[in-house]
Order: sequence, then C-alpha cells, then structure tokens
Amino acid sequence: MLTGDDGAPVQLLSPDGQRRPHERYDRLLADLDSDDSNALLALYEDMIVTRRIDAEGTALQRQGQLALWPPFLGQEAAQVGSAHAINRDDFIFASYREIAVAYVRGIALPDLMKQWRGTQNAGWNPFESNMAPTQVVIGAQPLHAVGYAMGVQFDGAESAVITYFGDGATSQGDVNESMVFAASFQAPVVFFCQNNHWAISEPVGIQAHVPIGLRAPGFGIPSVRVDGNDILACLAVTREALEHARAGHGPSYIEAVTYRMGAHTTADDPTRYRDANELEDWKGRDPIARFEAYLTGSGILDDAGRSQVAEKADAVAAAIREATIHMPDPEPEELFEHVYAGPHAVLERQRDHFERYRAGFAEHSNHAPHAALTEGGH
Ligand SMILES: Cc1ncc(C[n+]2csc(CCOP(=O)(O)OP(=O)(O)O)c2C)c(N)n1
Repeated sequence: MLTGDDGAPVQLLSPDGQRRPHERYDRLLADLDSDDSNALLALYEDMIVTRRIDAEGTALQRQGQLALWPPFLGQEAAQVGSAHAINRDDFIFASYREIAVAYVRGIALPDLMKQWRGTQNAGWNPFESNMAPTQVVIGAQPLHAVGYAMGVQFDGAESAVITYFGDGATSQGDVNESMVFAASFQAPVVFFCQNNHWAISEPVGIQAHVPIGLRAPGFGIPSVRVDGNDILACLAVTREALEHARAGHGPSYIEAVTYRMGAHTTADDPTRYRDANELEDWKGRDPIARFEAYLTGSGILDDAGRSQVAEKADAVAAAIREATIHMPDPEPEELFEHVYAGPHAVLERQRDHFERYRAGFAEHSNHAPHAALTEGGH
C-alpha cells in the first residue's frame, strides 16, 4: 500500500545531486545501480533531448511554423522519470503538456508536432503506441483512463493505465468523478498529477489548501508526494504505483511537486502574474542540473558523454524542424475522417454540405468581383 509517509515529497537525490538512500524505494532502482549506468545515461539523454525539443517547439511557434506550443521546461524529471516506469503494454492518457512522455514512449518525431501545427487533431494511432492522443480539455483524460482501466480489469490483463494531468485539473469535476469510479471498482490506474504550481495565471494555493496529494486518500486512493524535480524519485514512485495496479491492488495517486519555468503556452506572458523571484528560486532547483551533478559526481558522465548527448539533441531538433516545415497541409475534408470508427450518416451529410459549400467558392471565383467591375457592372 502506498502512503503519503510524513507528507514530505519523496527525494532520492538531494538538490545538489547527492544520492539519498531510501529504505522503501531503493529496491525499485536496483536495476539502474547494477547495469553499468546505461540506464542512468538513458534517463539523462531523454531529459536533454526533450528540453531541446521544447526549445525547438517554442522557436518554431515564434517563427510562425506552429500555431501554439505548451512549454514543459522544468518538468523533464517528472515526465521522463515517470515515463521510463511504464511498460509497453500499459496505456497512457496524457494532457497537452506531456510531450516528453510522448517522446519517451517512442512517438515518431513528426507526429509530436502535427497537433501543434494544426494539420491533425491527433498525431498518432493510439493503438500502435498504447498512448491516447493528448487532451486539451482540462481533466477529461482521467475519465478515459479509468474507463480503459476498468476494461483492462474485465479482460483480466496484467497491465496498468496511467493518466497525467495538472494541479489545475484537480478542480474539475471530471477528475474527482474518475477517482470515485477508480476507487469503487479498484481499477488498475495511476493518477499522475504534475503540480507545476500554476494553472495558467492561477497559483495552486488558491484551489488547494492542503497538498493536492492529500486529496486522494479521501477517495480511498493511496497517494504519495514526490519531488518532481528528482528524476530517480519520480521513476521509483511511478514504478511502485504501476506495480501496485498490475498486482490487482487498485488505483493510486502521485503528486509530483515541480514547476513550470516557461510560459503556460506561447500565447501566455507569465511576467504579468508571476513574481520573478519565484522563477529564480525554482531555476536553482533545475531537474537537469541536479541529475547532471549526480552523474558527474559519480563518474558516470564526463565531457565526452555530455557532448555526445548534446549532438543527439541537436539532431532530434533538426529532424523535428525539417518535418514541421515540410509537413503537408491536409485537405479540409479530412476534418471529417477519424471522428467515428465507421461511416456515420450525419457526418456524411455534413461532409457533403461542406463540399458543396467549398465548391461554391470555386464558382464564385470564376465570376470574380473585379471582372464585373471591368465589365462596367458597377
Ligand atoms: C474544460 C476546460 N476548461 C478550461 C480550459 C482552459 N485551460 C487551458 S489550460 C488551463 C489550466 C490548466 O492548468 P493545469 O491543470 O494545472 O495544467 P498545466 O497547464 O499547468 O499543465 C485552462 C483553465 C480548458 N482547456 N478546458
């Protein structure tokens, strides 16, 4: 059974990168400690690459190549650490900000960008990756996750479901309803809340007068708070929670305490509502700097390793840029595809109407207004 322990977030790496032994969680990292550190370097690489993807996404939006981008700068440990805990046959339901989760999941690079360029509603086939399209409707996806987890349970499968959402989402009825169902049916689902302290301009303290992780036990769901800027702690607690679900012990809840260092999206200006000192304070707790200090201090990472990873990050960013810039525009009628699994009479009627509407423009352009003018019609 998971617990909130003493309420302090679980931490396995101190802010200056020292490994802290932990009676309960060390078991869950035993493979990392014994595999010649390849797994540790893989975690580091994914953090560096995803931070680079984030910077590239922001730049592409500024250059008019993307409609919008939701930066996750500062949340790399929470996303990469937890995503490394997920098995291939587990299913993920995430929000728009979990781009690092999608990257770790192996979603193809161009597919990460389609939603943000606006060429597709969703960028990938959820059943190829066992990851649903990311959700922009706040708090909707935990409902989908619990429904899916109940299906997993009915099938008797030994897999788990994980759903990601933000601190702001916990105020939505949907999230609370999904916890009622998860607890009632003991569904094999992990609720992973990234408390990044802000729901656009609303600070978390307004909606939550107790730590968000403490709400779940009220639904009968065991919960743990974790330092969301400590990648090893995020990996360990998520592994434990997923094991708990796969073993048939029901739902659990993780509150990863982290910070959104960037803007809510590229359409937002956080300097209008956020104190600069707060940001400075959290920059001092940068999740990558902390892990890098640990790896360097234990001799796992050196300058050669660092530049190798930086090269990989640059290559991924270049591939993303190339794919985004050359992404073909869809035909407008494609909007009607993938709404239902099969044909649907109402949708067919709408498509037909839309096609005639578009054809009307073509006719109109044959009788262009300027032609009428030159013919002296006005
Ligand atoms: C149902 C719904 N209400 C409002 C919005 C507008 N909205 C977009 S993001 C957001 C804040 C979400 O904050 P949080 O859940 O903490 O996630 P974060 O963006 O910090 O990752 C809101 C209110 C929405 N997308 N969906």
